[in-house]
Amino acid sequence: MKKVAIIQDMSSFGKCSLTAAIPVLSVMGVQACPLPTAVLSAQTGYPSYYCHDLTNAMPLYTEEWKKLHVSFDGIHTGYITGKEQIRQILTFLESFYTDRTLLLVDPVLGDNGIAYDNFDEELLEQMKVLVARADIITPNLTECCLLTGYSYDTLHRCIDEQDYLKIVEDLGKLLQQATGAEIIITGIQPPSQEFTIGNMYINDTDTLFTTVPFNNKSYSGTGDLFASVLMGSRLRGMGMEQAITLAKEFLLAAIEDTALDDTPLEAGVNFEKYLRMLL
Ligand code: PXL
Repeated sequence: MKKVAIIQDMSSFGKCSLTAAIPVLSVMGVQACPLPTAVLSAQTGYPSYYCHDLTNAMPLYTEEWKKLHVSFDGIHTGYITGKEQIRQILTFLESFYTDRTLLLVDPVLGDNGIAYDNFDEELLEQMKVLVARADIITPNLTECCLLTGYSYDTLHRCIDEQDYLKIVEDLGKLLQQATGAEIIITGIQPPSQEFTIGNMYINDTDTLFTTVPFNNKSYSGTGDLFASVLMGSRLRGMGMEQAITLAKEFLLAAIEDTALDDTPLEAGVNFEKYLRMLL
């Protein structure tokens, strides 16, 4: 059975990170092996939350897993509490990343043009080191701007759809060339496209931009669910385009369902009853 080490937090509310990744990988027939970076009472988008940082536990997990002589087909990194955790992840990779491992780095740094509470310049520099090791990187548009040094505000002053998409593509290509990874930029909403949202896939030869209907509500955890479906799909041998289509259809069903009730955005989407789409 294939195994993925999932290096991210466990938040009890918000349906993101580990509470998204574990069910998705499990239903796709892949064993999820969590290496928790923190345990939170709720994700940080809630007005109040408790966070227990597990930075000090990370090297202990690495050492214990080395003693077990385990190996991983995939490594998926997501939300981290700070730069020291990136150092720990780089140490983890020294022992567990081989040329047969698929490393997916979701560079969780911010959203909607705003960096998360734990962001600083040093974290960004360390994140650039980590993404350079990745096989797949899944930044949202905010994270793509941060990683390439482009101003999110300048991008959003662009009022022409084609010009906007050209800038996004250029940023994606910059990141692709800097890292050699496959890039999927999520959450792309060009000007005057209020009711669609897209993602752009960029590899060393091609660019593919696809959109889905959008109700203008950005729910917690959708990026984490997206990345988890990509990881599960790739380990099942699916091509990237097919994997992106499956992730999009799964998320669309969950988001449409969630929009029918008055779920707050920070609570995440009703994905559970759509897991069967991933079987
Ligand atoms: O979905 C990204 C994410 C993961 N984990 C925690 C978060 C967030 C986004 O805010 O707060 C704890």
